[in-house]
Amino acid sequence: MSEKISVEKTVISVEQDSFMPPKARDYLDMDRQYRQLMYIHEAAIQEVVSRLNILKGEFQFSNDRNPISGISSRIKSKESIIYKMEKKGLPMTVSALLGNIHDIAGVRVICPFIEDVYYVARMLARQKSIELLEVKDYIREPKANGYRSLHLIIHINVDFAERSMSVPVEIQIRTTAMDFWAGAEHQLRYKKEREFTAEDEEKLKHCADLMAQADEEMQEICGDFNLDRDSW
Ligand code: 0O2
Repeated sequence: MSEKISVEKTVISVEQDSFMPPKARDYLDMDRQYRQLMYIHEAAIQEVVSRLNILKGEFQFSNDRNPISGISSRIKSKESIIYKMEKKGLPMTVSALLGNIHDIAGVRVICPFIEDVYYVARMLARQKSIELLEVKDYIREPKANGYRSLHLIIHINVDFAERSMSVPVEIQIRTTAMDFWAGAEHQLRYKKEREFTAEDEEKLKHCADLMAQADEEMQEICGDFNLDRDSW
């Protein structure tokens, strides 16, 4: 049985009679817990990426084409974690972070066709040491701005020296066209010197819809699996 992720109370080796003030000691303790937490999530990313690479390699041998065209990953930055916790009105504690932020570890998979997205999701979700916690299907129900992607929150078992842990990872799976749009939109959104007007929003939404139409038409040409997208 693996235990749910929790960061052990770490003991900083500071002498009782040292001159270190209690606040500094608290800070060091938190800093160490934070780094430990990031390491655990890094390890979970390595597990997920390794499984995806195994699938990708297998498809190379057994299929005439590959449903996985790209894999990337990231650990959420400290700034982004703080921003999200503030937005959710959470206290800045390690336990609030663990209980509420499930995308510290993020993996992105890019697929050539829409049905590949659901196929890859199914191949991952059926794995024994992966537990599917949540599915957000922004392909079936795109965000108001046009964002499309399939998001899975999973728990993956990671074996460390003395114990196994079940660590949350967010996996975003989308087509090349969806990824092109999301990447460009993300850049525009974070371009500080430029205001995002209602007209811009409308144009971006229009571009997202064009991408979606191209994806559907490409899928028709490909015509591979006819997966039921609702019950993968
Ligand atoms: P970063 O830099 O990737 O860390 P929840 O997790 O449910 O509390 P959240 O975070 O809104 O709420 O979840 P959601 O909607 O599943 O979005 C999570 C991630 O999806 C985002 O992470 C983005 O990576 C991506 N995403 C969601 N909406 C958009 C969008 O409109 N445009 C683009 N380009 N990406 C989007 P973060 O935390 O925003 O950032």
